[in-house]
Amino acid sequence: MTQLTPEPGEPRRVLPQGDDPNPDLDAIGLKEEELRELYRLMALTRRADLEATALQRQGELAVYPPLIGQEAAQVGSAFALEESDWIFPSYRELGAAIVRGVDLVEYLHFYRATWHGGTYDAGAHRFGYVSVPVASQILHAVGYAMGAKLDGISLAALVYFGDGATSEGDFHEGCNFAAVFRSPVVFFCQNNQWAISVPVTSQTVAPIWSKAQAYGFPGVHVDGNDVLAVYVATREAAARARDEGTPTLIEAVTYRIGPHSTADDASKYRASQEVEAWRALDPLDRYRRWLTAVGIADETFLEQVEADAKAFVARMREGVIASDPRPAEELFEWVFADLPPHLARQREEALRFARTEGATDGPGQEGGRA
Ligand SMILES: Cc1ncc(C[n+]2csc(CCOP(=O)(O)OP(=O)(O)O)c2C)c(N)n1
Ligand SMILES: [Mg+2]
Repeated sequence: MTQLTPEPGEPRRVLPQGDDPNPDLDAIGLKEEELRELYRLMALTRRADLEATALQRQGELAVYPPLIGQEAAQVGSAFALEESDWIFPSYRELGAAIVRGVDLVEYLHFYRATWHGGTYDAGAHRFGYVSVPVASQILHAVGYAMGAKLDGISLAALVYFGDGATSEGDFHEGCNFAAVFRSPVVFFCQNNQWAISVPVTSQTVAPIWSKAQAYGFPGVHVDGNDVLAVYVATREAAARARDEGTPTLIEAVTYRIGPHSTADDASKYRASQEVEAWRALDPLDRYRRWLTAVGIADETFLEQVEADAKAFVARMREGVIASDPRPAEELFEWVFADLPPHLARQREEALRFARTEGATDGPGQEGGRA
């Protein structure tokens, strides 16, 4: 396939740079309307992410981890999956949630501190719940994929995690287990260069994608700001998982343009020149420039996308602000059929507190950590 044989050390690219020839669209396997849909999803993601950040600043969300800069990595990969495949997100995958049609009000209920993981139906969207303990979702994905395989169901489970997560035992255990038992998993690492204030250079010496070799499956190094390269790499990896039970580790090289979360001030630990250099590689601008240069998108289309995105985030904002806290008794449901005495006591206490203190305030301005 065009331009998918990189120089050693260079991530795979499909979108042309400089004088590169145009990619072979037939080989990529996307129709023109799908190429436009990819852009529309990235534009919705950009808007929704900015709006969620604003909602946190206005006290409507407790905390929010922005994904700005990572739209191509998330949308390109989620778009490459079959509907029956599963996604296991960390806490930063609002873009993948959009591709999966997850209602963003229900998604943001996690960040409004309304309910653990969000209130969406994970099964209906085949999109697991928001998972904050770093790398924990890798084990969920590997286990789910293994279970599906034992049940004779053909699917791939794609798990998102960051560069920092590759230092966790859960990552290595997940990779080894998936390799040995042939679990149909795509390990999708968004290397956004930072794990809060720790740069990727302090996280690992070997390139992330190369670690796959130790486990005995393919490792793919892809330009995470090139939505078409991400799409192609993920589609190949998901097919390999479904058809052969061979896992793949994809390292999508990208950048976290924003802070780690709204509780973080990134200017304390990284240089503005670095951020500006990556801003120049903005995945949305890059894709839009190519789409318009090859005549697949025009002004009318781009204006329509802007209008759609505005309406999309207006509905999201209204829904978030209108969301009330869940009833306090739910905190004690769905784990024990019969509450142990100490939890029954705590339940009584919590309900008494909820009745007397109201417990109906929003999440407040102070915010937490993610
Ligand atoms: C097990 C665990 N340790 C520490 C934390 C605190 N923490 C939250 S996010 C984060 C950094 C993760 O970085 P990375 O994996 O690169 O993902 P990114 O946030 O960049 O998307 C840390 C240390 C946590 N949530 N869970
Ligand atoms: Mg990171």
